[in-house]
Amino acid sequence: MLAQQYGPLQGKMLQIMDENGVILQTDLVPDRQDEAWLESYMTMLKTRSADNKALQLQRQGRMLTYAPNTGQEAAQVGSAAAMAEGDWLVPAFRELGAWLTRGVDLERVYLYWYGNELGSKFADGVRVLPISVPIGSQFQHAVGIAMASNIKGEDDVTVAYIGDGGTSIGDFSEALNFAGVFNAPVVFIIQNNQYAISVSRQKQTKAETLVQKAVAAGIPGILVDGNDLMAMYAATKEAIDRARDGGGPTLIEAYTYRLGAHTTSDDPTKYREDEEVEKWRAKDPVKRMKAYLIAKGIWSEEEDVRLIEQYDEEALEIFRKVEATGETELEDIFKYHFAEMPEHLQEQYDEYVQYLKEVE
Ligand SMILES: Cc1ncc(C[n+]2csc(CCOP(=O)(O)OP(=O)(O)O)c2C)c(N)n1
Repeated sequence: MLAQQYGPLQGKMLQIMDENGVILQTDLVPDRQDEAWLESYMTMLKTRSADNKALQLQRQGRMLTYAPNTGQEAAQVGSAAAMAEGDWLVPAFRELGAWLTRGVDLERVYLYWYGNELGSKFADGVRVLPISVPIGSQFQHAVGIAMASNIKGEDDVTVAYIGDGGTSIGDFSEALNFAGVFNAPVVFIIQNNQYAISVSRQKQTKAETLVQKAVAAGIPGILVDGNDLMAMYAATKEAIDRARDGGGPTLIEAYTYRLGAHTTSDDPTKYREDEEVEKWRAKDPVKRMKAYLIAKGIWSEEEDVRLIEQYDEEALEIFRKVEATGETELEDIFKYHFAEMPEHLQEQYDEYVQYLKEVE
């Protein structure tokens, strides 16, 4: 069992493929067809392309805000690819790769960052919860959904994501504790991208790893190279299978790095050195998988260039549709936040209406 070999107190990290795409542990390569790896790679590429496009659009003043994902594609695509059809995905706000893997339309994601609430409404049958910005709150929802699956006698598993900063929030510990006690079929994934905005991982906790927090909850945990698609797939698949078989929750720490800014309103050069970023750029999850597929003879540089162009064009096309919906009216925030407007919002709304009259 991987979670034993690479458990929280073993001092080891699961890595199947090295930084150059060379397989280190043949016996650990998950049993998956070449086409399936290629498909996951394409989703990583699409994620990166959509990410770059969102950033450009925001810089052009066309997208409201955006939380970049570059560098974390393997942690997300690898884990989400291990899910089965009826499984639930509970994200935070930076899970573009996981969303695309699980069938969320890029149009919805762009709508959300464009400021349109319809961006939270996914197609029927897509078992993905909307973006959750209040840090850690989604972990409670995830455990609730997983407990409901148990109570209903269904075998769906819930996979939930959180950042390294999120592990300092009470919700995180409460969720792990509840999940353990009630044997909830849930897989918790910490994307340790080393920063919570400007707060480094070292300032988050004195614990040596984040995954060791599984020990206190009495649940299995595993530390994984989050930039290794195969390792992420293998660890998540094992955890999901265990949960489905009644084995309860698992905590996974995906050791990765946010290559870009926290959001488009952040300047990471203020709190980290270029050298550090370059060190991590060499561990790029997309480049690594590309090298593997090319060495296997099932992918080429030319195909890669063409596909990136195609994804770039598609992303722009999708955004144009989003842009055509027009800007969200500010009054919608007051009107539709609750079924009935509470007193304090009514007051603010009246003030806003008054302001509009004054500036007219
Ligand atoms: C409860 C709460 N407190 C503070 C914030 C402001 N905030 C937004 S993102 C963020 C940092 C999150 O860091 P991490 O959990 O490591 O995830 P990452 O952004 O790195 O993906 C904070 C503090 C918030 N959204 N919710």
